[in-house]
Amino acid sequence: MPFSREWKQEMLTLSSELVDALRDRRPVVALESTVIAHGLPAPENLATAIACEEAVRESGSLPATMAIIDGRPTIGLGGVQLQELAKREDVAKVNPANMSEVISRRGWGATTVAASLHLAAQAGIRTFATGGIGGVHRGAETTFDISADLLALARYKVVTVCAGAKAILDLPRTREVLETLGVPVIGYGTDELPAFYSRTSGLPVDRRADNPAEVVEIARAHWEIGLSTGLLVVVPVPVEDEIPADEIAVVIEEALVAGAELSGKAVTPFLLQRIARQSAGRSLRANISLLRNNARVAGEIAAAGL
Ligand code: PSU
Ligand code: MN
Repeated sequence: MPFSREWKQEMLTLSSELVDALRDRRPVVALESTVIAHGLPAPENLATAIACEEAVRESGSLPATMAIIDGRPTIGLGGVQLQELAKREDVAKVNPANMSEVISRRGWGATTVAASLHLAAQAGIRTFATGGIGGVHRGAETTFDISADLLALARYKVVTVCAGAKAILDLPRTREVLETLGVPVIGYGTDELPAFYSRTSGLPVDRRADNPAEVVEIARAHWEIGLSTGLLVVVPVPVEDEIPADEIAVVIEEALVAGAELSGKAVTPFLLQRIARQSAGRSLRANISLLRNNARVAGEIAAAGL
């Protein structure tokens, strides 16, 4: 049985601006917070979170950044909450497997793509923006490290806008799993799956869309036929901030060797930090640029009537 309306009101905290927008069916874009607490260094993390919210507003939609605040899943963080999230040291990285743990001990948590998709679906938000989704890690054939993001993409009727899967992953296998799970991959102005820092990967998309209205049309067709998965819209990093694949590959290889001993949740944040340092901030610039760009595109898709 789905959770009751009463339960949701008690468990989920929605900003009043968000409650009004959802009631009036105005466009809303959900934003994750792992990238704020664990993905980017301070002070760029807070600045980027604010820039993403602004990009969504400029596109005509309402941003709803989410996190677990003192054990309460909160959607539509206020400015002070965002600031605290960006500087606290005790923010857990939350996915569906540990969300109840953080809630029950009244802790703070930053939501991954998987956790954010769950909360967005609970609140009735259909558009979500992130940087890069998690996926199949390199060496997954022995470690079994496959991000919960992939299952969540299949489970919730939400359109996720991203710049592809993170380049630290095994992209061909990530692409295969998306296919297996029945998640359509829509190239936004591209025929290829972007590779996060770089615009191309050589891997195909299911369909290309060149504007927000086309994305809305595809999502409608998908859901109207009774398919119940989410859809993935992949947007290449803006040209001026792209790092060519062969240049970033060397840095990624080095980071993978340095982090070879790590496992579980620690892997992704470690690799992202290491890559930022070794690329002299270039990867950080690309990451920030693509996050803002994805937020803008998601805002336009929501505003186009998704
Ligand atoms: N993309 C980024 N930075 C990040 C992440 C994605 O540019 O920090 C986060 C997302 O929240 C994603 C998570 O859901 O990393 C995936 O972690 P894992 O591989 O442990 O599932
Ligand atoms: Mn993992």
